[in-house]
Amino acid sequence: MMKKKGHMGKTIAFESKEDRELFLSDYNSLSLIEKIFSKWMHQSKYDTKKIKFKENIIKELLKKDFITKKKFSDYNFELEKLHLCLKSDLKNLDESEQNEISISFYETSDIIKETYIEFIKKIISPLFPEEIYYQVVPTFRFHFPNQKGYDWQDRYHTDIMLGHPPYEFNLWIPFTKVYGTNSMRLMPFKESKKVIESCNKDFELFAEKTQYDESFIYELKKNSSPLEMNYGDFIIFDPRCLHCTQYNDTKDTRISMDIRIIMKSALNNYSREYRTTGRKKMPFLPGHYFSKYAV
Ligand SMILES: O=C(O)CCC(=O)C(=O)O
Ligand SMILES: [Fe+2]
Repeated sequence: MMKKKGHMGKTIAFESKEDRELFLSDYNSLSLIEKIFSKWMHQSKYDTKKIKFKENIIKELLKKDFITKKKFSDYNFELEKLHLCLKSDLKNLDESEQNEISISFYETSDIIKETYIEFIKKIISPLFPEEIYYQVVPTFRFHFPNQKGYDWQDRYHTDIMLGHPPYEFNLWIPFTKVYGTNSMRLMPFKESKKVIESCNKDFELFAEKTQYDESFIYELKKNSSPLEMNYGDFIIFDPRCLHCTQYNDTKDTRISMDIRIIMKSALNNYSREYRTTGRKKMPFLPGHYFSKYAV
């Protein structure tokens, strides 16, 4: 059987017709990001002298024994050149389609966690009109040039089709310079909505088409572009925006963090229960997927 490659994970499933209707009422809600920022996305900067992700990522890479200080110093401690300094071949993707370094960062040091929480409290929370909950375990991505095991079409998706509540905000924070294929492609909100609409909001169909329908793939590419950003920049976007990782054929490693946050009041707007679609079936609620306390 042909391996189904349309999925980044398991697509949201509905218990009944009513459940899907309830989902759609959330999905069709007004964009919160447009309400707050008057735009479908918001890009800004923070002071990397105060919030030291880079230094702490390097410390963590040394502690986990992925690199040596001596070798990395040959490349001026430039994270973009990390793939040239790794001790062994940790760049390849395994069956879960991740590399060992990205996986190891799910369990990360207290110092990175502290930096993360400081970033949320000092930089992100003040942008919102009320307190927010944040994703407890941030996703770090180490995206190396020409990764072995990467053999699928760009997997456009919105996190909502993977079970996330439509009231979230997506945040994407690069720790290297990102451009071209080492970056994430993003489609504006309006265009994304149109594409999903053209599939009758059937995410299985959408996932299938992103892999096998050539003219559909062409349109997705035409209507999206790779984020061009530097360390110290971050972007917040509407969770309905389509986005994808690409096969990195640049000469640079990309390291980024992606997280989701939600405003306190939005939790009361869920029309149904939202859970992760993987094995854990974790509720998108404080004390589970989100932080226990709002900040
Ligand atoms: O960074 C990427 O390549 C993908 C990130 C993503 O899917 C997300 O931020 O939801
Ligand atoms: Fe995503």
